[in-house]
Amino acid sequence: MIHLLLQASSESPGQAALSTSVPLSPADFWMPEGASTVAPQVDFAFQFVAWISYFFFVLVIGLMVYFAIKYRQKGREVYARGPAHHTMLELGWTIIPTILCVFMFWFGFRGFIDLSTPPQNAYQIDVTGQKWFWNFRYPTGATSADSNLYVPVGRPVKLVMRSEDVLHAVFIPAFRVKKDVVPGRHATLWFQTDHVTEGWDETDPSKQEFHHLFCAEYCGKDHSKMYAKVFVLPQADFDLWLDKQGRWMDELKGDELWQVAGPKLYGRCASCHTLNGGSSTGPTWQGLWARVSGGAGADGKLDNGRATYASLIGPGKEFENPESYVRNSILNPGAHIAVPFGNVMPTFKGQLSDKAIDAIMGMMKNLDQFDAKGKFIGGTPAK
Ligand code: HEC
Ligand SMILES: [Cu+2]
Repeated sequence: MIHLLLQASSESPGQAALSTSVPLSPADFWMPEGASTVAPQVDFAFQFVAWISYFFFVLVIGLMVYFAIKYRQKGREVYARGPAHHTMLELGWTIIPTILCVFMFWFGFRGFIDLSTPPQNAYQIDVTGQKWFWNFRYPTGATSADSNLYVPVGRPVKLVMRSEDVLHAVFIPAFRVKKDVVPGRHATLWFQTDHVTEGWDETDPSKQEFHHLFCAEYCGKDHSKMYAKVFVLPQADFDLWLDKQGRWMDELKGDELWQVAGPKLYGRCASCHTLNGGSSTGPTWQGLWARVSGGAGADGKLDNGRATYASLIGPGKEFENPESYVRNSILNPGAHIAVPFGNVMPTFKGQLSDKAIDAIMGMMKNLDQFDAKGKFIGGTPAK
C-alpha cells in the first residue's frame, strides 16, 4: 500500500491521471466505490487510520480485560506494588505512536495540498447553491437545464461555488470530495474522473448510471432534497450535451415547449411546489391557473389578507392578465406573498429566459396532463 502513496505523491494527481487512467477504488463498509483520481489516496489515508484504530482498540481493551481477570484480588486485601518505571516500555510507547502520527500527518497533508490545488488546465463550472437546489453554469454561459451536474471524463474539473443565501456544502462521495459553500465567499473544489457513468442515453434518463451529489450542510427544511445527479460523459457526448443546453428550448416547437421543457424546468421548483395539492414550502400548483384567472380560489388571500388574486389580477388592475402575475411571481417573488406562506422563494431573474417562463406557464395551464412528479402523461410528445 505504501508504494501507492509514494507513487501518488511524486507527481501531481492531474498529470498522473492524464497519462494512465486511475482505476475505480472498491467500495467497502464505509465508502461507496471511488471514481476519482484522488479516491485511492483518500481511501488509503482513511483505511490506514481506521486500521490503526481497530488494532489499538483491540490491543488496549483486550489487555485491560486480561489484566483485570488475571490480577483480580479475589478477596485478599493486599495491594501488589507494580513496577514504577520501565525505560524500554516507555520509549516504545512514545516512539512508535510518534512515527505513526508523523506518517499520518505527512500523507494527510500531501493529500490536502493536492485536493486544494486544482490543475492549471481544469475545466471550470460555476456552481450556486440556494434553498434548495444547485445551479450549474458552464463556460459557454449555458446552465444545466435539469439542474444535474454533467462533467467530461478524463480531465480535471473545477467547481467554483457560491451561495445565494445560507451555508451549504457540496459532497460527492464517489469522488471523495466535499467543500462548504459559505455565503459571501467563493469556494473551489476539483476532481477528475476517468470513468464514464454507463448507459448514457438522453432520451431515457432511467437507464443512466450516476453519482450522487448531496448538500452536506443542514440548510433548512428541505435540505434533504438539495440533491443532484452527477453524469460523467465522454468528451464528444459532453460537447453535444453542452451545445444543446444553450439552445435546447429553441428546437422545441409549439406544445412541445411546455410538454418537454416544462417538466425539466419544474425540477428547479419541485423542492417547494407540489403539483397534486400536497403541502410544501410554497403553494401547490394544483388549481393555480384557476385562482389567478378568476376561477375557483380567486378569493385566496395575499399580502397578509390585504389583497386577493381577484383584486390584483384583471383588466385595469396591477396585473392586466394572469400571465403577468405569474411572470412577476417568478422574477420578483417578494412583491406579493400568498397567505399563509413566507417570503422564501428565490428570484429566477437571469436564470429563466422568457421562453422558459412560457414553458412553465404552459405546464401550469395543462397540469392535468402531468402526473404528481411532473412527468408528461397526456400523450407522447414528439421528442
Ligand atoms: C425555496 C422554495 C421555492 C422555490 C425553489 C420556488 N418557489 Fe415559488 N413560491 C415559494 C413560496 C414560499 C411562495 C409563496 C410566497 C410568495 O408568493 O412569494 C411561492 C410562490 C410562487 C408563485 C405564486 C403562486 C401563487 O399561488 O400566488 C409562483 C407562480 C411560483 N412560486 C413559481 C415558481 C417557479 C416557476 C419556480 C421554479 C422555477 C419556483 N416557484 C420555485 C417558494 C419557492
Ligand atoms: Cu443546502
